[in-house]
Amino acid sequence: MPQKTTTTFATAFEREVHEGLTAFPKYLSSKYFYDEVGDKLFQDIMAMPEYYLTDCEFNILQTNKTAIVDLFASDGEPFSLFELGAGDGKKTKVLIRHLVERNIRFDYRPIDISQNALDQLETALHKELPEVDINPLQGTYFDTLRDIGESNGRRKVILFLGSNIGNLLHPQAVEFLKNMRKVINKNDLIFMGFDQKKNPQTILDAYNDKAGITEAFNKNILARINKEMGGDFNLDNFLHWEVYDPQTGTAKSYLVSKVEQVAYIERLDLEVPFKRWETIHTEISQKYDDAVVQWLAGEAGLEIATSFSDEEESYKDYVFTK
Ligand code: AVJ
Repeated sequence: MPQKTTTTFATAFEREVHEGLTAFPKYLSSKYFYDEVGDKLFQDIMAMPEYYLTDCEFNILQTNKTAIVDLFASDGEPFSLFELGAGDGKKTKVLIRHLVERNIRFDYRPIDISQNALDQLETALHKELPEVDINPLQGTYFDTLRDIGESNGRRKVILFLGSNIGNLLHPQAVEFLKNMRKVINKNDLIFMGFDQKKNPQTILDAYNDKAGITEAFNKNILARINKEMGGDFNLDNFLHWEVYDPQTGTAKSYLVSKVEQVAYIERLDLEVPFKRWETIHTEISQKYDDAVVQWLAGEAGLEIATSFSDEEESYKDYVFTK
């Protein structure tokens, strides 16, 4: 009789779904929100009035583009502009356009987990700013940091916008910043967005819109399991739930099972039982203040060179050096 051996997984997504849905309490990683449908839903989120982060950072970049580009091009030599989690590049284009206007030599290397997002970005840039030398790279932040480290001898500027770092718990964020530190040299820069602590209601509203776009985004992870792994999750049996702790600055998203139910995932040959009101934790969106950013940078061996913010200080972009 053949023994049942340890299950092998075709993809990291399959492995992590198995791990998270057999754990207690259950969890899934927000990095799997982003397929073609998820990318579109996230664009819809960025366009909603409640989701202040995008407009806020867009305005910070627009208002400070001269000073920011001066920092990027500080030694007048050509540099490589890397961007982790580039998405649709809407905010980055503000800086890219300004670099082009000032005839500054650079190449743009957007990195994203979504090939779909990269293809759209490349097509859009070729059309809008054909003079830009663009080299997209698909992968997770962790794989691609290695590629950044091994890249050509140009000075490096690494963009990490949108408060994407907020998806990481502090220990992971420190680890991530340490890895970024490893791939940069003395004159290189890291330019990073951190959403700031603010009125808790503003934060809750940003992650719990009435139109249900964030709900659909959160549930897209189950939709992906259904599509890609032969799952039979009934999305209507789950509730999107958001909490924000103003003390720690952590916003957390959950999917809550409204009924007792068993889902089955064919590709994993896995039954997933839910008690009524049982949760799947799907995302954290951490909010920061100067003291916490200072602490994270210090733990990672980075220095804060400067920062840019809106008047309300509801969002900040920090410049880190080694
Ligand atoms: C893309 C990770 C910055 O956490 O604010 C938006 C994703 N989740 N609405 C965030 C998100 C729910 C977003 N980040």
